[in-house]
Amino acid sequence: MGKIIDGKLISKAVKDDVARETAELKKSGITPGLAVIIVGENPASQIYVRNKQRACEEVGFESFKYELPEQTSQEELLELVNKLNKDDKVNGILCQLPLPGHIDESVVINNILPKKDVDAFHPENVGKIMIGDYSFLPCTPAGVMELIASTGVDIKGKECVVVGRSNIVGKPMAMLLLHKSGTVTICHSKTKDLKSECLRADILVAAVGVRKLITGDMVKEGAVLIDVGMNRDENGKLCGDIDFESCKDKASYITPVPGGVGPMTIAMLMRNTLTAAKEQNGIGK
Ligand code: L34
Repeated sequence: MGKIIDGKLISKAVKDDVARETAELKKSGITPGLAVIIVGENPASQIYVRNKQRACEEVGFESFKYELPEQTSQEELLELVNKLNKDDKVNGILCQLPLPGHIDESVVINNILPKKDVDAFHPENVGKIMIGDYSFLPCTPAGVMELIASTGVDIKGKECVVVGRSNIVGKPMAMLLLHKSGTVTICHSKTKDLKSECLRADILVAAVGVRKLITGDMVKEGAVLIDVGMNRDENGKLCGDIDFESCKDKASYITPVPGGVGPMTIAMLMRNTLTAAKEQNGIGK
């Protein structure tokens, strides 16, 4: 059986680090502040946002939560974003996705000040990542990179296959693996032979949102398997995009769901918010 990568443990180490730095920062009168906006009542989003707030408490940040009703207009949401853009106590702004269908997500993202965009979704931040000169990375791909680093496996020259091409995970994920000199393939719903692409992977990152899409016959012996999926199985239990049972014996390392990538997403959000607070106060970079 492959080794299980403990996302809870690794995220705890990241948060401990952030907490230590935050305690130092507070001595100079600066408390990092994160504003989280949630629109509507998506139960999964509510859990994630709650976890984010709890993490803020753990590391010593101030958190501001805005729960807006489903019918909130785009205009109203933009007004809130603009208010938070101007609020010096707010160093990071995060608008939990997905948003209700009547709101254009990209318009909202484009209105968050890039320096407060701790998700790194704004086009300016996306562009910086492409070039390799950035302050923050999108939380989920950044968390995945930490998980891979924890295995000691060197990405350089490895076959890296990313399944999924979303703006928030797949695309930036591929870019980060490329920056570490991996040979990167991005697969998606139109890929002709997913199985043969996956079978080449030394490092496989699954981020499509299709439960148990990747099965044991699709993975190479000794591969590192990272599961970004967050789905419910036939019994309503949380499961990923990777079929853990049939893959665990072939993998050298594998992340569980839950307890893998999810907690890392939150830990990296804490790190980004700390970075934002420092930069906005002229400390660091
Ligand atoms: N703006 N929207 C914005 N930023 C993000 O970074 C996200 N994401 C994704 C959805 N929308 C977003 C998250 O926060 C996914 N995501 C996220 C965050 C945390 C967890 C999962 C997804 C998480 O805490 N997962 C736990 C299990 C939670 C449960 O019990 O349901 C885990 O152990 O994986």
